[in-house]
Amino acid sequence: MHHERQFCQSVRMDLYDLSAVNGPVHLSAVKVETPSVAPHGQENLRRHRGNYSVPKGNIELFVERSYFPPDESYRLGFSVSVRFNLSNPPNTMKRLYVKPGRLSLGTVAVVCLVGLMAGRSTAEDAKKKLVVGFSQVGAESQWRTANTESIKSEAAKRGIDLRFSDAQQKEENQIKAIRSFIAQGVDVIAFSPVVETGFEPVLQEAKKAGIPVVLSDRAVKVSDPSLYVSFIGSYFIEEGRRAANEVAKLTGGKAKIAELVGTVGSAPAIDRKKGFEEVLTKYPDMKIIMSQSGDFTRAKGKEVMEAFLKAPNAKDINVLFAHNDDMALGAIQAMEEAGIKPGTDIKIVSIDGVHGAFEAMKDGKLNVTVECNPLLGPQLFDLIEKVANKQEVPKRVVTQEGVYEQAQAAAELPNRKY
Ligand code: GYE
Repeated sequence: MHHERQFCQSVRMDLYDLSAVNGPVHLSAVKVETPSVAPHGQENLRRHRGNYSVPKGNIELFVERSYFPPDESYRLGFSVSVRFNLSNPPNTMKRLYVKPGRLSLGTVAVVCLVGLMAGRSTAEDAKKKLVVGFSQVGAESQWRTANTESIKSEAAKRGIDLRFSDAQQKEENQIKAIRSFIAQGVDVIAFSPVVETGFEPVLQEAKKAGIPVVLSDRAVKVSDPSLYVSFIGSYFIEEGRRAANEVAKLTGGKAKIAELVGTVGSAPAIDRKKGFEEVLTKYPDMKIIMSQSGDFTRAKGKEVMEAFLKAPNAKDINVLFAHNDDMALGAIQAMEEAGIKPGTDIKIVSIDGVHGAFEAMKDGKLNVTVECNPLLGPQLFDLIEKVANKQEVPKRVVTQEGVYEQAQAAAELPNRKY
């Protein structure tokens, strides 16, 4: 959970009681040999210095070695040992616990930080909170709001120190947030990448710093899969397929479809479209005749639907497929303002299953919502805690989801948690 414990696993446990040191000695420069461990190494050395009452004198502390196993380093963490060079070594030093092989000329003691910390402040360590940096996409939809709430409340419930950052749907903000989590030396970084590409360099920085990364909700495209430990989220391709099957059911396989696409370049937009189009190949009379991004927001969904309805072939549209409920809800408004009956004149299938979608289905304005569960908090922190404790975790965790049709809406509405 904490870096001290990570060290414990692989580092030497040589511990000397330096309180026996007499004479003029002082702690001097801290040297970290492998820059990639600097944030943690330095942080812990600082804590060590604060907690351990070494008499003033000539002790040079430096992180002697950092160790990244060639594979899966995130699981094992890294190890650090500290060497005390005493320019005027004391005559006696009490050896509390030592493994052989570290004493050498001029090097009086090799001290494992864990050893020191464990010897001095076990209770304090046990209480140390797990620190998690989370970079959220934004607040673009009801789904996202529910997701954020689930993550924040679960972290609070578990006493986790959550550093939460809202990227306002901008990749550059997420990259900045991740860099800042690295600089803060958090235990685990989790994030929901707004788009799939462009994160590789910052993920490499996290890896070098020894901080494991968990992807929440959306995936990234990286050439090196070891840049993240695990990805928890829905199977978006399947959601797209389910949506298309519902369109086929609603229309008997004859559909001229307007498509409201999610955020360009985002995993759910790419994969939902892919799954949807895959099923369309089985239905020669189902075609997408218009397609544009509404960026997963209600306002954009409305705006794009208005534009669709002004197109010369607008009269042909008999189905709207929206990549999320919020865009569908915006589009419903646009249809009503244009004198079109949503759910009847134009059948509507969307994805997420938020409360607003169930209300719209109850009112007969939306036909189907394919569920995509945003309540990832509990599963996400189960995963994060395991990662922090260096336990095995699956590379991919898929959430359980269903499909809801209009007829089920009224009965299901009171059970909806988002
Ligand atoms: O469908 C949409 C949100 O990534 C699954 O993002 C998520 C999507 C969700 O804005 O409403």
